[in-house]
Amino acid sequence: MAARLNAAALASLPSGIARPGYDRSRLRAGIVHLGIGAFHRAHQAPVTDLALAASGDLRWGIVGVSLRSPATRDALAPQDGLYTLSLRDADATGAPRESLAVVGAVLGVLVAAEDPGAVLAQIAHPDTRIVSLTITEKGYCHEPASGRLRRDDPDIAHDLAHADAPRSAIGMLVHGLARRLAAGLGPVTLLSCDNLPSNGDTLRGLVLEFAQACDPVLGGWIAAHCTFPNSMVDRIVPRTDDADRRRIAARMGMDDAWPVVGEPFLEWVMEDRFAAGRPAWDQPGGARFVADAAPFERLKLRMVNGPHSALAYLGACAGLDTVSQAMADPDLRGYLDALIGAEIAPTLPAVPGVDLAALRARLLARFANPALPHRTQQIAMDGSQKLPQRLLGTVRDRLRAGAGYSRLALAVAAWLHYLRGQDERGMAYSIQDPLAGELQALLAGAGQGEDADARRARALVGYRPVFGDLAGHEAFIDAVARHAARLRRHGVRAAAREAT
Ligand code: CS2
Repeated sequence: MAARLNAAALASLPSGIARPGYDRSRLRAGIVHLGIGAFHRAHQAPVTDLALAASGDLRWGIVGVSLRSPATRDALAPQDGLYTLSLRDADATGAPRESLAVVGAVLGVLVAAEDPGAVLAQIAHPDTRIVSLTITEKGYCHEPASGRLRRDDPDIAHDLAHADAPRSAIGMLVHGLARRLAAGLGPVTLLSCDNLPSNGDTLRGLVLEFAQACDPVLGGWIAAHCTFPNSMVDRIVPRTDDADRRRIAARMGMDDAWPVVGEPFLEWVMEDRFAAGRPAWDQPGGARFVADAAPFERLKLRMVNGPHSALAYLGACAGLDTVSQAMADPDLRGYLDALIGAEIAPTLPAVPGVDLAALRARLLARFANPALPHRTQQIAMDGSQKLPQRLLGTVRDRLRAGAGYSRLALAVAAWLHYLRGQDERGMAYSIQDPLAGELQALLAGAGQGEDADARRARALVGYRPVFGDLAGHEAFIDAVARHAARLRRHGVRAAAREAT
């Protein structure tokens, strides 16, 4: 059996594999990170490693929190928190290239479902200065169209009544901050790194609404002293699989049970509003601080995530497993390029230093990356939480400008088509979405078959928690219905060709 990656094994890593450039034995915990999935471990954690090495300020080690599953803790504990980051792309001939680096910033992982008290204690630790989050869109327990806290969410309702054993991220934050206030400790920065519009402002609204409901004094303290910078995060990080683990172990000469695999590209833009200091994240290859991150977020959600979701629904319906396979289909690629160029890019005001044409070309190359199999089904999940900020804001802007939106309507119709739960080859899949039950009930009421497209489009777009005021827009509903009919009758490729 091969040796396991851990602190003692670092010295015997083959050359060419990067490792933490600082004295890890002196690293202290300053950050609590809720949602220690692959994305955080491929994005903020390696940038924290850069900061630790460059600045020598070792107050910024990360204590990760898994909200439910013990898998990350169980894999990383025997590895002293160490894991490998693999960055993959292809050279000019299409041959895969891979660089490996061991990341050291994660000191340990707590599992909230097993011991919520340990998470509260960590948030309320005197050394904690930042609590950051990558809990995915649905982790915010808000209504996607309005951004309001869902008081009827079972976890939120539970957490309002159980200060010692919260289940939701919002509950954990507020009850953890209550302990800080009670202990006379200082405020912290709450840093959302999820793909939500104005993610910091959104988090602030949810935290304050919850805190006010618990204790207005606490709400007032958080509002006055804690900060919630907005941030834009970008790196494609598919789920790691066994083939990745085997390939990485072969190069390392040791086993890593929990590596992460991503693309070389990385962007992290955030507002420099930190209540109790921050790591020197602004290193070459790391983050950038700006006064206002909102334009960067909007650009990223619309130009990267909008097309990503559109391609994922069309690709999954066509039975294509990965984004790069979907990009290799000329009809889908042509549609995607037209969607971005003709309908998305024109809604975006100029952002200093951003060249939209270059961004569009780079984006198509990132999606086509053949060395990074990214499952269309992975991106397709949680559509109800993703569509509003990825596609529907763009639709609203196009409607307001009196401009065309047919390609955007095809993307929405592709989601509707996807919600049938079966691809064009007749292969069934399950719909992963916190609102799957509601959506399926709505669509079941509209019926199936030749004449059902208009009813299905009306039922879906009429669903206000996702579509908000678009629910009453007849011309938009008609456009979605027409594309839905074309998808059903002629298939994904013909519908994409027609919309190019
Ligand atoms: C993807 C994103 O899974 C998804 O929904 O669209 O995770 C995407 O890969 C990242 O936001 C890219 O930065």
